[in-house]
Amino acid sequence: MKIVIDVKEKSPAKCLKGSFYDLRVDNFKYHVIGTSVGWHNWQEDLTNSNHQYSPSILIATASSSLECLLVCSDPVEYLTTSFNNATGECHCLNGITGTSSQPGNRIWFRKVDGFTNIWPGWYVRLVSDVTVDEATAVLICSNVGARLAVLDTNDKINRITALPDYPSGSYVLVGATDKQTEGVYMWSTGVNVTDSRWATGDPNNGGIPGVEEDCVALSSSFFIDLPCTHLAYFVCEKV
Ligand SMILES: [Ca+2]
Ligand SMILES: [Ca+2]
Repeated sequence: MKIVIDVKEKSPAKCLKGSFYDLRVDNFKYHVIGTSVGWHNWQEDLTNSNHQYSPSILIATASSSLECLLVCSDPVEYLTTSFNNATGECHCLNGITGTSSQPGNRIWFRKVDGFTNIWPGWYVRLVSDVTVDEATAVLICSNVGARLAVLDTNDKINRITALPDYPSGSYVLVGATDKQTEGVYMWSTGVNVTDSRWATGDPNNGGIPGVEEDCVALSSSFFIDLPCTHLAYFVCEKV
């Protein structure tokens, strides 16, 4: 893949640390617009530099971090890129990845409006100002290219419950159900919900005849099962 970089006036020839960049593809030339515009495609996260990010979706070599951003911008816009200054290795990433240290790495996040990047490549939107049923929450998430969050690790749960607007006294719907087989809770990724994070006494399917509890919500920092018609807050994640 040959890359032609057409740097517009006043734009830097290479990525400056901690800067924002807006990249545009036009007739096989890439226009790099610096901080002169209000909308920015990529933002460098200096706090996460020098970490390793894997597994990679697309690996390429590039001569600069700017080229790396361009590779990861076209034809698919990836959520994250890492570029290693020493090796020229460019990774285009989606999703949460490893964080062991690798000197020389720089990490960039694509800006996604309405979502907060709370971990490399993990974009979430916590809705804690309106309550909806599970079907509506699923629809709202999917309408913006997201899904109800799959909180299949303690680390993910802790990051959600640590958000400033996390409503710890309320229910927050997440992406798991036992609709398929009663009592067998699965994330939408097909992974079983582990036992360790259930609240005491849950899942209990409610114990009310005729009222199934087949959906899952966070309550404080533990999961409960509740009726899918129950109105609750929810959290989406980009996929
Ligand atoms: Ca159930
Ligand atoms: Ca329950």
